[in-house]
Amino acid sequence: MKEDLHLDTILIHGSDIDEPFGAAVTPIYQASTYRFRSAAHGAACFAGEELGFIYTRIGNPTINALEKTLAHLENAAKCVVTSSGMAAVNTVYMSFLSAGDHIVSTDAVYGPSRVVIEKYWSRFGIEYSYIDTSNLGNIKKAIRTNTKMLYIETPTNPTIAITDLKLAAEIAHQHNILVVVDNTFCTPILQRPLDLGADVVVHSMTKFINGHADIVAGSIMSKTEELDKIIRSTMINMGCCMDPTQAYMVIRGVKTLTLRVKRQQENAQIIAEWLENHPAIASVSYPGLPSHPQYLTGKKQMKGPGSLISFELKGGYKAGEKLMNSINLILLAVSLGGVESLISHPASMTHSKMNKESRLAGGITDGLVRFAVGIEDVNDIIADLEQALQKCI
Ligand code: LCS
Repeated sequence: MKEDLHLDTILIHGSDIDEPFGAAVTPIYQASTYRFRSAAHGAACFAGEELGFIYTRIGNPTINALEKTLAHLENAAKCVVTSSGMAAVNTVYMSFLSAGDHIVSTDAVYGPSRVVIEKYWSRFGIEYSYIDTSNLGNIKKAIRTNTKMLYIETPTNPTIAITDLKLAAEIAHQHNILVVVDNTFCTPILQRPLDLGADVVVHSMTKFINGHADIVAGSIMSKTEELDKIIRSTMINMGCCMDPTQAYMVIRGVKTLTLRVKRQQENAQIIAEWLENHPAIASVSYPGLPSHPQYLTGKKQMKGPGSLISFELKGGYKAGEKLMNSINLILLAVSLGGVESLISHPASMTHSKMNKESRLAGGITDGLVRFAVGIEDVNDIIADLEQALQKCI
């Protein structure tokens, strides 16, 4: 495939592979192992002297085709896909952190990305500091002589805070610290962290990249082939590979990524403006509203504000529960980035096990609602929100 094609063309043709029957779409190579032509061929494949598949945990035609498309999307040297987003996050931690190393990370990252460091990786001697990375002064203060990784999520989940990636990467690189960005919320359509200075990008492809709420999957894109080699070796040895059918599903889903992201974003902007004037609502956090605290940073580094909105209900916890029980069309569910609109109430759901003090310190208040906007007709979404919000006043 020509390397200079536009992104939207790569989405459609990036995964085309040469296969004997001329299939118009990438077929599923559902095989775990591959026949060598001879002992010499087997030896050459293992030595890396001949291109050939050996075993699906190491490589597979359908999986490789997806990895090529994704590397193009993030402007990366290479990409490794994984069984889930958390498999991608843990593969990155495993690849670059050793006993005695320190990680600095966004305090409001997706919960399990933090839990695994605090609960598991700390047992192997990893030290950590969780800070509000949207304030660059906090990053400077948190860096120690043993800091090896700056791990940023922007915008955050569910508080929608934005970190200036270019400036954060500059600070980290002055100290030889690897910069990793979780780009799940934006997708490469709206933000390309490697172009802004990051070294490694991770995605939960369960969200926008696959986009249809029917599989879990992850990916890791690296700025250099050297970084990719380290990551690929970890993935192969840890065994968190993707399955060929999963890869096929993502190849199908990603073809409409731009169309979906644009439509979701158009809907989100209209909904956020409408919510901001609603009597049941105290405040709205959405990067497309000038009231967002990092509105200008968002404008600088994102091609658009995306489709995740969080808002604060005046009625607090009780109003949150009421809203969840009153919506009809919008699905009451965790996750995001699918074609359907999803709503959740972090205080009574995803963050209910957190102690209240830490939850509030992280900005997850009793009345906070997270809304992942889908591609439905925006009038129907607003009508559903309106009838449900009336019950919360
Ligand atoms: N990174 C981000 C930003 C996420 O939102 C998630 C999942 C992950 C990583 C982990 O990916 P997974 O293993 O689930 O593919 N976020 C979820 C959420 O907001 N609700 O349910 C899952």
